[in-house]
Amino acid sequence: MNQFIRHLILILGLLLTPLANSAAPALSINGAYSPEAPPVVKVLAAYMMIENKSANEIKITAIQSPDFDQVEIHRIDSHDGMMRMVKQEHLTIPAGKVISLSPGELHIMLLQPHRTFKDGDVISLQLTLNNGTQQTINVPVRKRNL
Ligand SMILES: [Cu+2]
Repeated sequence: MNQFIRHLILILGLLLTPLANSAAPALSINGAYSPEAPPVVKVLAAYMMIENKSANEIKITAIQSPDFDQVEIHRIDSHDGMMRMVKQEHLTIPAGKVISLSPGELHIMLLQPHRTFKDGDVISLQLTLNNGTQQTINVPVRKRNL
């Protein structure tokens, strides 16, 4: 292969790399689920592992869902033996790290559902990130383990 062609391929490769990266979702979601609740319950929760595979810190600054009036990020705070939920303005996922949202800790709170969700249903969440992009994730509803 002559030198010119080799350079051309190298330059094309460099030009295409950023495009390929921007198309991939910034956050990788694993083990997402929302425990099924009786229809009278107007607050559901979502749990998952969120991995930031990028080289930059990512903040989730807002979450919306077409199926709920409001979606909030909560942390459970225990103070003097009392447990309470504290709304978080954003959720920070450091570069290359995994954040675990699990019962009794960080969670996504889903307020005022527009319908009843049963085992096997899927809740769609739109995450707004601090870099201005949006990412849609799917959270399967699962029977509550008693
Ligand atoms: Cu909560």
